[in-house]
Amino acid sequence: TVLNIRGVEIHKGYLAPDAQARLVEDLRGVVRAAAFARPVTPGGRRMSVRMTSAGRYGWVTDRSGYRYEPCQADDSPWPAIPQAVLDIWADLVGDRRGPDCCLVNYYDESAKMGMHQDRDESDFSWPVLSVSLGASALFRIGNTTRGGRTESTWLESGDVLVMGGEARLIYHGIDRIRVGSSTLLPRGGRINLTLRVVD
Ligand code: MD3
Ligand code: FE
Repeated sequence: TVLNIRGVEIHKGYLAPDAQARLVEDLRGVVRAAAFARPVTPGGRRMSVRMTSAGRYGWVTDRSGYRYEPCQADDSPWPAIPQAVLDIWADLVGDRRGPDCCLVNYYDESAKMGMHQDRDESDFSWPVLSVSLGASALFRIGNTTRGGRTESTWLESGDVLVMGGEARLIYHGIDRIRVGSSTLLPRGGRINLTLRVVD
């Protein structure tokens, strides 16, 4: 089943439980090669979400700003995006090209992400794809300008979102995680993968 909220396509239960478990195993390899960190925003505040990346570029933030980097802080390349993740992109976005970056976000029970737009990429005609794993998250969908009315929905483990067209520049955020809503991750919490074309 697919929900459409303000142009955001939500493929409920796209990944079966066994596929979710295999993906978590793949992500162990990613995190071994590129550890999670809590980055600092340009305003100097430490984010509550832990982040790392896979692919040609990683998305990073520090006092100098938000940007994509071809290497990690120690100059090593980011690990490859797992094939199972690329397969989801090919199925829902197509095979004209693959994503350049797979941002891996980890939410513990107190992490959240404020309302923002994804606009560090050079071509907004490519959609953004997101995969939710583990605990459920309250996802807030706004407008293409800051403020105004919002709609919220729970994202559950195995849900996949595609944000293309008008929805590509919508403000969005994660208000909170529902503690204990999943046993997929050994330490609890939630992982979100965000796939983007960068340049
Ligand atoms: C709607 N991550 O990393 S994914 C992000 O759950 C980010 O970790 C959230 O927002 C998370 O930038 C939300 C869903 C998502 C991603 C990109 C979007 C929704 C979007 C871009 C436009 C509109
Ligand atoms: Fe975002």
